[in-house]
Amino acid sequence: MIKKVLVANRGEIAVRIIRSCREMEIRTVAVYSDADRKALHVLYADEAYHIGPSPSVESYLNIENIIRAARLSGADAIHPGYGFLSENPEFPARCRQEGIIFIGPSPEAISMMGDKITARQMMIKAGVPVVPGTEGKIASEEQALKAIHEIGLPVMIKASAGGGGKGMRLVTNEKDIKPGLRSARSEALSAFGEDAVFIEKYISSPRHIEFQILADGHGNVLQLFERECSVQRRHQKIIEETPSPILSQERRQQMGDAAIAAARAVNYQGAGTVEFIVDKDLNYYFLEMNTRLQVEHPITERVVGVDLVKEQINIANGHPLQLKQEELKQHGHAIECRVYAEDPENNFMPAPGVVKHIDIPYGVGVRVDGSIYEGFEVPLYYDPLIAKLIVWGKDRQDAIERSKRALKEFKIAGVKNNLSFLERILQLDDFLSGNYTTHLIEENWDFLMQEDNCADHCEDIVIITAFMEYLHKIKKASPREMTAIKNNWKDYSRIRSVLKL
Ligand code: MV4
Repeated sequence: MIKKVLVANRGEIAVRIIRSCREMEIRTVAVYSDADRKALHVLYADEAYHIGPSPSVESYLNIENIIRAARLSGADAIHPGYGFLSENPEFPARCRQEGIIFIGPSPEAISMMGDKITARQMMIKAGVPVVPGTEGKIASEEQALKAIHEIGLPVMIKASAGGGGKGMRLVTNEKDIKPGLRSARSEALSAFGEDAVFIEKYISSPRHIEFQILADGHGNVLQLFERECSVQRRHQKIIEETPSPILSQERRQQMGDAAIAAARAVNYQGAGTVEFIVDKDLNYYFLEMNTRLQVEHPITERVVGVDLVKEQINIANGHPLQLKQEELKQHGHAIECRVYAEDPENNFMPAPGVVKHIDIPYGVGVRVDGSIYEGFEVPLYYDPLIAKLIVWGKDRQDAIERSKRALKEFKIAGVKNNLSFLERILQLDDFLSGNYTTHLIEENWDFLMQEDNCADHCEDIVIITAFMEYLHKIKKASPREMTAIKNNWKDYSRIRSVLKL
């Protein structure tokens, strides 16, 4: 039985994992780099070990340093979270050597799904639909040409070791094959140390819909329905929701069954996600399987009513799943908005800094998973995700209205962020209709980027905070006036009228 878990991660996911451990009366061990000495996950855990300098390769990606911390602390299990070492098969292999339980799938399952060509072949064998394309890797330009003649243009050249859009090239014209192959290969080689590529038919206006899986060591595999993840920009997801507004019960059932078949094909154990690409006619194709807990897992937790981290720990303990497929239902609607420390006005560059002020939204239907507090310096070394707003409503409309309300209450000063960008997305007709694709952001770019008088940048909040002080202490403003300003802090004209400026 697991008694002490080392969380090999940082930020909101480390805090989130620690919380479930605490509910299960499992002791927790945090690890941290130089930049994270004062990070929230360090404060939350029962103990914490320094694992190296700020750059990830020297700390959160350093297997030996993490194993050393596990031995020193006497942790009997390691939870990898997402990112970092979570999908590196060497990490669970090393844990196995040490007799430490890895809370996740086997290194074999991670390797099979990490190699997209192998995964494709296994899916074909398992009867899971894949995008029409080549059987194995492309050996020559001639072979590529032949494949393209069979598949028909346009096609995608994809790196076998790829993911997240790296080593991927769109080919719309035969003359682009040669440069496409070359650039996909060289990008893959430098990113993954391997240049194998394959070719798929290009799906032009797709949706990205993924299914949550839980599988135990006793042959039980469950699907916990879908998450719609099409609101993204440059392969960075921004908003996710469940249920998907476009799936019929019948299609949901088919895709759920396909996701279970995909997990069974690699003898999967733990929590995982099967990603599908869905075309205009709602044909669905396996894209890849993520062999980890995902950033957006809380919307599934809210709508299905499970704690996925607890399930992961129970599976790692060797227990059979207590949930039954027939009993799993989707209740209402959940939306996740990802809050990033980045500057929408400067090409969404990561924007580290000290959090000078933060108002976290509360109230009915609201969950915030975050890792920042007033005084914390968001480091520049890691992913700029600083908080996730997860909102539940009885239906999609309700969840959207609540999300808008919560976003209005959410204020962060000192660190540039995408809060008002998120608010804008929730106002898009294309989003409200539910009928959107992965092109939603680029197709609505002008509206999303327009200048307005409600910028949520840190300077503004600092100024407003100073204004409040001034109003209170110098102008002796009434509580009513103060509240009016605070509630309309984004509306400068209103502030002007209250202040009689
Ligand atoms: C595709 C595709 C269109 N056709 N494959 C992007 C990330 C990688 N995992 C697979 N991706 C895509 N594969 C075919 N055959 C379009 C994408 C794609 C995409 C997929 C899901 C979510 C967002 C995306 C953004 C751009 C491209």
